[in-house]
Amino acid sequence: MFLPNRVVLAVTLFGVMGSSCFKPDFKISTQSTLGSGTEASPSPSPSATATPSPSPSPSATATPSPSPSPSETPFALACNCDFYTNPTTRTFDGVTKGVQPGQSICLRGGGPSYDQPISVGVMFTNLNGTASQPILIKNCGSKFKVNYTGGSAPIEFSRVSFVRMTGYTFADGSPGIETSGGNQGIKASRTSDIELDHMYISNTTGIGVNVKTDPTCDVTTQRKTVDNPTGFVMNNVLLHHLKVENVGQEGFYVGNSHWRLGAPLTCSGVSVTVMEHDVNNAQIYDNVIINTGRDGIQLGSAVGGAVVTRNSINGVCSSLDFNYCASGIQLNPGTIATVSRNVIVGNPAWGNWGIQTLATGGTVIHDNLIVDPIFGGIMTKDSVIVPGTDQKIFNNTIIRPGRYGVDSVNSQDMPVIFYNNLIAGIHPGTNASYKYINKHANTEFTDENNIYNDNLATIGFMNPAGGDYRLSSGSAAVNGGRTIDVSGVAIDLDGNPRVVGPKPDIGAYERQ
Ligand SMILES: [Ca+2]
Ligand SMILES: [Ca+2]
Repeated sequence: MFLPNRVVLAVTLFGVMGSSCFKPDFKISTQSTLGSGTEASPSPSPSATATPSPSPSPSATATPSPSPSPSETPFALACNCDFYTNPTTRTFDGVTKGVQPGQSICLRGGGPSYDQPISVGVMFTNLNGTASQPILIKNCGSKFKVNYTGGSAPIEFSRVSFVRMTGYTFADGSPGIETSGGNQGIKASRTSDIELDHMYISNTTGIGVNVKTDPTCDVTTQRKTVDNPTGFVMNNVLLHHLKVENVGQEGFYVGNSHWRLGAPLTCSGVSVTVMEHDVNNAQIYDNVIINTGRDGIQLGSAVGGAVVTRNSINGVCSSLDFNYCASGIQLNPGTIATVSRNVIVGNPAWGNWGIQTLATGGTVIHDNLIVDPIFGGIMTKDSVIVPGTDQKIFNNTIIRPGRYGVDSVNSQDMPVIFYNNLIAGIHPGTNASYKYINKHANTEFTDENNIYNDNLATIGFMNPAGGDYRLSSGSAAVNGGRTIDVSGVAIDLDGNPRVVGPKPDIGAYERQ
């Protein structure tokens, strides 16, 4: 498998165990756990079974709240559902079945004891809960496994809203829902207010988790606007504790990629450009992504504020098809996101950028660890301009970038604020044109209190050869940063207080 040779990543399921560089502040749970004092905590889950997360700390110096208790509620193993799927019938139509908001559906496996893998997968359609009474879909009795042999996705949602699908997590850490095969692992189209968690998705030829609605000539698939009131909008997409491994294309593909320019179609014989739907409140957290053909996480059109945090991404762009793959985390136009505390490890033979942002001003990228990005650590471009906004990039650690530490193509009018970042080492294959910071013409780029150093050994990392990029006491990075005035940013990559001592440190880890 594609384990990093220098970084000990949390490849135990869901990235929560045994990491030397990504200390968990969360536990495997069937509950939504984003929060726990982290910055940019999202709204409570729409799930009736989830405990609302604590409020984020407003102070940059606040001590994080204790981790949520690892309450592995055994509800998912009990087969007391209102409905059951059929192991040999793919389609489950909520209207035909008469499913009401607040009811539950158990996933039924094959064989006489319902515990064997099934091959047809399951497609939920016309299934609609409400905000206060979502519909719960879960495994029960045993794992629900799909060894999919069809040409679509093992698990599919179409015309679904206010639904949570969750896999009960077993004592060995494995999730209760597993799929293998398909051209996508999970596909959710014309679907909103959905929470997917605790599943293992593997071995697709295409996307791992695909949550978006591609526009057609039907206006109800196009962006909802004043002029198109029947259009589509996707709200409250929570994707967490998912492990996605060995997929041919993107690990996660959430929202469409042409928010600004639209997509060309021919409708009634006429060439038209249709606009892609907005995404509000997308939250992608605590996922593990291993070996993707294209980007690890690709998020677009997320105009309503998105959170991408605590994901472990290891090995992207194995297709080497850089027309479709740019980075570990790709923010596409329309998106305003907080991207924090992710660990992105590129294999030196692959990959491109650690993070590429074409996002709108207001996007914040902080406390990420990016190791061995073959092209560069972070690339910024201002594709959508909102006057008076900027992109803030701070307290990231970038190790051995291939060509650029950061490449900034903000040639319009969106400044980049670049503070407290640590760029260390140079990829062995780099050439003389290497630059820590590459600023294109007209880019307003403010870099202060950063460290750029091509000699890893002089930084004062704890154990760089072993993949531990925390700071030792003598490091110049300790207390070398400047105070960052961004509301709610209280903790570092480890989940420890961001400010210890007189000043914040430089890089993703604060010495405690
Ligand atoms: Ca892509
Ligand atoms: Ca400090």
